[in-house]
Amino acid sequence: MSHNFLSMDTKILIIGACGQIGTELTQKLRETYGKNNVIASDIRKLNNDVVNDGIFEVVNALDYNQIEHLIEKYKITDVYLMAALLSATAEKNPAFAWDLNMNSLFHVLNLAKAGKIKKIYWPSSIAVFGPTTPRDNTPQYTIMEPSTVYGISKQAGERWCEYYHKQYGVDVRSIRYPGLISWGTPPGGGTTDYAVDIYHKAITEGKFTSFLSENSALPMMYMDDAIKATIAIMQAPSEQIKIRSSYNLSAMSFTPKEIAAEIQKHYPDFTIDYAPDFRQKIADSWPASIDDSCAREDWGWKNDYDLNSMTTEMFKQLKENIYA
Ligand code: AKB
Repeated sequence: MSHNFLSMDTKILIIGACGQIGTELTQKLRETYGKNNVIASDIRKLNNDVVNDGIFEVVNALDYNQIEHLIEKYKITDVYLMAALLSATAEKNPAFAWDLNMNSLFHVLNLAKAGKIKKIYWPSSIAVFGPTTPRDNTPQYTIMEPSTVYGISKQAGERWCEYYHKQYGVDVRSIRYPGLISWGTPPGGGTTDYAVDIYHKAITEGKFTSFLSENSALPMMYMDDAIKATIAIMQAPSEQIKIRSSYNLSAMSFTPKEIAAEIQKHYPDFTIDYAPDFRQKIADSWPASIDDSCAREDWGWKNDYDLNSMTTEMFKQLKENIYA
């Protein structure tokens, strides 16, 4: 039975609420469902709005009993599992990345299988693709041979999500996020993070050294669009979610050279140089652009931001809120 998104019994637990996505997702879910219906949790208790502006609990995503306890305490129906090690960090600690990324997922899948929660959101990534995948306009269904620890964990996770849906009827929903760009919370440990840092450096230093080479194209998205998509896929009637591994999702695609040119429209003296490091190899294994027609057809996905409008919005928000 599909779970009505406006039903009065929706109680949400966000695991990993203090991360780049979790922070903004928590705020939007609190606005949408009411503060008392959203429980934010993370392994760290920071002094920020996620912690201070609503219900917050410290939880280790690897501790099944802790998660189960919170689910029972707050009568949770929907879990958003946002805790993960991203691509660059995962390469430095493969065993822990595999442990965290896989076992946290098994915990929530098993809690749903046991009937303790109704719905799961779990993020996947363009990292599920690899060097043998067609790079341009990468289709939903194609060759997937990821070459990073992070990508391997996300691809395995997708297979398990589909398996739990088919075998046990678990209502799990997922999106393959591209690189996400936001002004509020810094990203941590990703290969696409340069595209956030570059905006800060344009304001503070007028120059930027990119760890990816000038023509390294990657799929990207403004955070507002990613949050909109995340809530939309969770609110869609169950029968519209035809893909239970994870949906391709796209908004824009650009190279370091192209984002620098866009920034120069606002800061004409801005300069960029290039010093590719180990993350270049990761970027080279990922798609340059994504075909997301399934998400558009199945549950009505549509992005609001492109490179031009995102750049204008990033500078507006950074200048008003961070560098005022
Ligand atoms: C990363 O760069 O690791 C992430 C991702 C694309 O999943 N931003």
